[in-house]
Amino acid sequence: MKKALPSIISATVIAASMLAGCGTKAGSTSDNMESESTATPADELISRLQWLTDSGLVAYGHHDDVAYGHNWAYIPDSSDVKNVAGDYPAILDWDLGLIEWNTEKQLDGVPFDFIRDQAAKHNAKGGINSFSWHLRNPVTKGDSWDISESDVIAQIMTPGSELNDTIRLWIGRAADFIGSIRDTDGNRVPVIFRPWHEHSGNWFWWDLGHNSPENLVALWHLTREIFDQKGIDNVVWAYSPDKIRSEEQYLSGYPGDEYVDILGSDVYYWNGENGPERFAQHIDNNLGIATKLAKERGKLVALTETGSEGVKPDTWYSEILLPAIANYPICYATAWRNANVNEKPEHFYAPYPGHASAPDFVKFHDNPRTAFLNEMKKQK
Ligand code: BMA
Repeated sequence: MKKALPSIISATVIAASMLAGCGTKAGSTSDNMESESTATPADELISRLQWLTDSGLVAYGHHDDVAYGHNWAYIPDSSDVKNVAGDYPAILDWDLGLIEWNTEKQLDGVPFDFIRDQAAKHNAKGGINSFSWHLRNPVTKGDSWDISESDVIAQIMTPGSELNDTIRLWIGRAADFIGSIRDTDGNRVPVIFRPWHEHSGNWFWWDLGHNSPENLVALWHLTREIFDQKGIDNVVWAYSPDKIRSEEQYLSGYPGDEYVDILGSDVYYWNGENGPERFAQHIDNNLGIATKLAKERGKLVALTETGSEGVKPDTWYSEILLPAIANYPICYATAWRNANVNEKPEHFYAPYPGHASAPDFVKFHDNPRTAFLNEMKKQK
């Protein structure tokens, strides 16, 4: 049944798809002529994302999907999404939090070796991997949500300071990990990386509630400088503010077209958001602006994080999410994690078997607009 060019997708989406994301790769910031003539792993992933856009498909992503779920952990080949829909997500989303401290496991307990291994396997099947990074606060030594001090970026960007050495070391560790994800032939596996996410909010130490846009841009530039110095060529860079109200706000903290491939947005259905209309409005604000800018700048568009905690109402996926994104040429939409029931019983964003939203999620999977792993295999 799935999926030639989906007939339900409006002409607007297809037209917008053709315009948005012409696949202009954020160029290397170093003067490396060779990188201009040779296709990198990142270029290859951009082509796959462009294929999704051009086909009017939205790849479904789920955070930590194959590591653990609502009531299981580290069972080989398990996945709440697969156990409900019979198909893995197209995108495995991961977080690098604590890589900066060189620990064995990331902040939610997933071993980095496990992530490296699963990411390579998923890529070999035609799937895609994406990464966020909830890193510690280098000044207070608290976590990402420690906003007890303002202007942390100003402090860590002072050249020659101990804190500047620290942030360089931390970014270097993130780069080394991403660069170490390899296929069985030893080639780097391309991934999407979206550092400094949700910077338009007021809850992370790097966000614009606590830092100037200029300093955030400088931090982005430093990030790229370090990745480029290490020759990391397998990153597709995503920019992902939280809810915004204007184009100006969307672009506040934007590092520049040479630094970004995907214009993303994190938009959640928090506590019902006063109903589906309000959520649709937020999506319209964010994805409307991202789509317009992507057309102008030749970038891809994505819903980099979304979800309704506890998947409420039961028909959230097919009756709230799908209509909200109907007119936008996003290449993927990623839902956050299904925490273990013993840890956070209500903290899940995809159904698990037996959950009341499971039948609706199957509908969402079967909808011609969505792509799960089986769909990605066709492209491979
Ligand atoms: C949050 C929650 C936390 C988690 C953090 C980082 O949204 O899921 O439980 O530790 O993300 O993954």
